[in-house]
Amino acid sequence: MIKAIIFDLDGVLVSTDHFHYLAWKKLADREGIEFDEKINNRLRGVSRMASLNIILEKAKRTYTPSQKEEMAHFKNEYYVSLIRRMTPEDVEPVVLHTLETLKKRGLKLAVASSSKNAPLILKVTGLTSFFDVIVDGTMIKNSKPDPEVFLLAQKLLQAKKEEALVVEDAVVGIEAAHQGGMKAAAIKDATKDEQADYLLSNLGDLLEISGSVV
Ligand code: B16
Ligand code: MG
Repeated sequence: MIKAIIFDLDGVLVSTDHFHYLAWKKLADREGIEFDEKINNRLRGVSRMASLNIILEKAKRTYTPSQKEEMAHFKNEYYVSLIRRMTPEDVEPVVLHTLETLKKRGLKLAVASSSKNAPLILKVTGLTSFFDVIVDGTMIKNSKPDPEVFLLAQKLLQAKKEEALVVEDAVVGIEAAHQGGMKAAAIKDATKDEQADYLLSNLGDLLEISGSVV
């Protein structure tokens, strides 16, 4: 039986993945670097600096470490200005209904995000209180596909790996869950990963899965 669900944040509970895209695009345009949705998909679940390094693969010049710091800061400032405008209205009704129902059924819930902004996003969208555990990008050293973020959430939830299910929109997140010895449900971009244990057309599909034996 699934007794604990570990949610990725960006792209799973909220659509902040689009804000990441807009903010990286602003930086890429400033620097004259090619950037599109395809490259953006490679940034899902990847830490801020690792994301910048992927974007810089298309750069025509090299950058010093301090220039990279400035670029990551520039992107984050704009990104944070976008997420600060979010409200509980930005949470899809199906997401709220799913979290409320899972909670009523007594499942343990966690957020496991690579984002250092995860606590702020949960606060402005009013989602914080749904979760027993919140692991964010400030608490880990290695970003997905390393399983660190999910293993920490599983440990803090005091859940058994075989009773935990990870929900992810990133292919690297599905890989990370499996490396950590847990099952993974894919949504959106991650549904192209053939290794995923479950494919969700929307978060509400979890209500059927969570009652089943894994
Ligand atoms: P930040 P997740 C990830 O969040 C995003 O998918 C990824 O695009 C982003 O670069 C990363 O967080 C770091 O975010 O710059 O806010 O610290 O999908 O793991 O919830
Ligand atoms: Mg994500």
